[in-house]
Amino acid sequence: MTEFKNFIGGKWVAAQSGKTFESHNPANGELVGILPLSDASDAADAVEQAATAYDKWRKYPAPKRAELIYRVSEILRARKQEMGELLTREMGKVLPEALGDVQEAIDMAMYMAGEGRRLNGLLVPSELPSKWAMAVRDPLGVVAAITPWNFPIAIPAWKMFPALVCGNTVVWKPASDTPVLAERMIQIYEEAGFPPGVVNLVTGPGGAVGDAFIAHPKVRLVTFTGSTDVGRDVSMQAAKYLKRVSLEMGGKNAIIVLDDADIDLAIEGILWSAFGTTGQRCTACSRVIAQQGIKSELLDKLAARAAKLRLGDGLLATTDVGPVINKKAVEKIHEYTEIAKREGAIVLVGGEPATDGDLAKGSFYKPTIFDNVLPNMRVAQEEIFGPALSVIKAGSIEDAIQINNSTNFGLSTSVYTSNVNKAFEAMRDVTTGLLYINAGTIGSEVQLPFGGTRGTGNGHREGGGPVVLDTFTEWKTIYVDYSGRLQRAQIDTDALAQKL
Ligand code: UN1
Repeated sequence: MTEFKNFIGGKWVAAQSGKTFESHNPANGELVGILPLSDASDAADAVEQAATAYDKWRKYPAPKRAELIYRVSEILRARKQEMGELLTREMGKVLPEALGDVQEAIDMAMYMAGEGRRLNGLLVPSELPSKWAMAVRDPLGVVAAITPWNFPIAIPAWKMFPALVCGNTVVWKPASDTPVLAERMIQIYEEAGFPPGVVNLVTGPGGAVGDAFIAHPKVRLVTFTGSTDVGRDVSMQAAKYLKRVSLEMGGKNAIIVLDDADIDLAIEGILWSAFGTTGQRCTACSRVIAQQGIKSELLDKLAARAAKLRLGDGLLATTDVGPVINKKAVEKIHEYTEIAKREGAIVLVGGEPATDGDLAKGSFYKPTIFDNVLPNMRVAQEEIFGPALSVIKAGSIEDAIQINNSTNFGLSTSVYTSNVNKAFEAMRDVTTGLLYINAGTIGSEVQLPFGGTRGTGNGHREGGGPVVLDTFTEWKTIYVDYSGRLQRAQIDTDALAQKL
């Protein structure tokens, strides 16, 4: 079955317009599925259904909501291989990474299922006698999730499981490059037994479906992951309606390699972080900041290893690096190679699309390393979102950290050093939301917050840890006075002190 539908109010329905679009495998152009090309009317239907379902869902006990989420984790685990293979076919990342993407969703489901029996509020003493003071978490209502193609299973999980366990209902618009995965995921929600309207799926363009979600008065939170430009636009549109917006956007992540680093370990971390997922992670390493004493040896070894990486279909065991998401991405990455050359950088390896043999059928770009990059060049400042790595020289750790911190993004940094004092200096001074010592820039785990500073986000965190609950709930502070008399906070407290 390659033709799919929207999922609205527990029913599978075509777009009202009857229009469709196609999703293709970026490794070879194969058709993966035909999807509804929805518009604002489909989006409005989904929001209405989610709003209707909300009142019952919010009253369904959180531990019971959590059981359904746990059930999703069980089905997903049973289907991990099948989902992983589909993920490679639709998005392109190599199979072991695709399985990791599915695993991250399983982890998140298990973690959030546990939250169903916590959802901690606050219980504190009152300043007055016979008075109870506490704060509880209320759900927001309908949450709109607008999700990207680079982690098509894990990132929706980061948003939807916490939203649901907190008692919200969800309308979901997945990226148009990976809609079939969203369809498969929704089938799992349906099988797990979520009541109609609690989870809804609308596929189609961001401009029509996403905008309709943002403007709909019944949507209370828009949670978005994608580019900084689109995120800014989401935020500006939502501001008109005073909506809560949680944004997770770009990165320009660096690996700092100090002179005292274990060079071979650093090389493994750089290759994995820069070329894993073909450089298409928000957390991908796109800058190496090498201290001057280690730079030339590091670069020689790194370039030799990068040149040997094998491009191909991610389902083949012989492939190290899969395709990028589509032809437009190949063009964009190549434009940056041209920009790098114009700015005076040297292309050490790669620097062109890969079109040998079967690769010509897909969207491939050779792993690329730019040397002689200065911190303020465009290739050192702008997100490329592909297998392109800029190498910058630094004099000292202070210099390296200053270069690291001076981009408009602030997601992930790593520092390779064998000196514990320098590691702690980095822990104090690095201003990104994630920091790794002696490990690459990718690989967050669901039990801790994920997110970034500056242009990467707007202060929210997702991807894990109990702090994500703050995004998906509203605090309600409750005082219960059982003294049977008027007690005035801040005023009657003086009288109490005198009685002591
Ligand atoms: C992303 O690229 O947006 O830390 C998410 C990591 C993964 C998640 C990346 N756990 O790289």
